[in-house]
Amino acid sequence: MAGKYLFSFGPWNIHEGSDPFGPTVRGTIAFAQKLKIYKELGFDGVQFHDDDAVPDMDQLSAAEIEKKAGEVRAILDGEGLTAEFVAPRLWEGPNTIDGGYTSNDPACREYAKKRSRQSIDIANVLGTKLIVLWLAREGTYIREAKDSKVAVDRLVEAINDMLAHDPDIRIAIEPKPNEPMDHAYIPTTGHAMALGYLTSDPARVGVNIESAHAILAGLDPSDEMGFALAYDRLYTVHLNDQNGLKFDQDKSFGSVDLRRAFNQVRILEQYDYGQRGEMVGLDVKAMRTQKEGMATKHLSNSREVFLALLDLVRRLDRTAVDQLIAQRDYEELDLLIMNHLLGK
Ligand code: XUL
Ligand code: MN
Repeated sequence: MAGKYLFSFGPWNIHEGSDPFGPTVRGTIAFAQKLKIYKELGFDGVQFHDDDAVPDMDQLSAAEIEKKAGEVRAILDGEGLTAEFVAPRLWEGPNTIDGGYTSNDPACREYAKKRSRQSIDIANVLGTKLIVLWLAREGTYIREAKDSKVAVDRLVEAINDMLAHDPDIRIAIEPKPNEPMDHAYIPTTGHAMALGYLTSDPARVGVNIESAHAILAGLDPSDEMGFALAYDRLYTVHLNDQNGLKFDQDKSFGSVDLRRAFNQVRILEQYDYGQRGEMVGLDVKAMRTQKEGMATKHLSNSREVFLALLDLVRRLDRTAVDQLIAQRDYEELDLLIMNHLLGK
């Protein structure tokens, strides 16, 4: 039960603080500088969007992309960091306004597939076999804009294309029910797993479960994790927190609901998450109010809370829990857990 956890985050988790209603409030920290901060904060893994590693990749040849990715790999090696995953960024460019794989424009769908293959090439240079798909714009603002059956067919086609491009990659779909779209086509873990079973190699299609995304779908993140663990397809996690049904907040892990966070750590620990190299990803954002030079605390705080909760998980009196379950005395179990969280 005493496994060691490795932590990761993405460069986007150190950011300038803009939101839809206001501009940046902090200066930009250069990518290479961000990589230097990882170890100081207690992190070992770097999560990448494809263009975090290779900026302006749409303007570059395959050889240029490989060269640039190689330079980033050298920095990672120098810092003692590993790349955890690469995610094709299919939501910012002019070709992805109407979505990537499910765009109504065949040229845009081709762009999305090509870009996904390029992400796999970048992942290979960076030394990871994990690809994350956050299907940001694969959905609609109005139901009539796309055909939801055809959309699923197209998602399967695109995933098959990736699986064929590299027989060793694994794909972790990161479900999210809304934002930026009104409704996304793959809103939950169940949808993602079911989509995997339509592909040519379901054994290589799993999930990245983000706490906030599950909460936005009205679901409990630890139960979503249990579902994926039952299929042995929990490839990574994006732990954070979320205060109710509103915009995706990416709050520090445990900052809204410690008990909900405790249960996420509990299920990961219970089923030996991390023993096969899975990392604890923290997809958290600093508050916009944080001043210059103090906007990495959300990362170290989230890690610290994870480790404190891990300690509580390991010290939980399992015998007492099992006895109360056997007696069906869930009121007493409720109090036992609350007292445990209160340190009593
Ligand atoms: C979006 C989200 C993204 C993905 C990576 O809500 O969570 O940060 O995790 O592209
Ligand atoms: Mn995420």
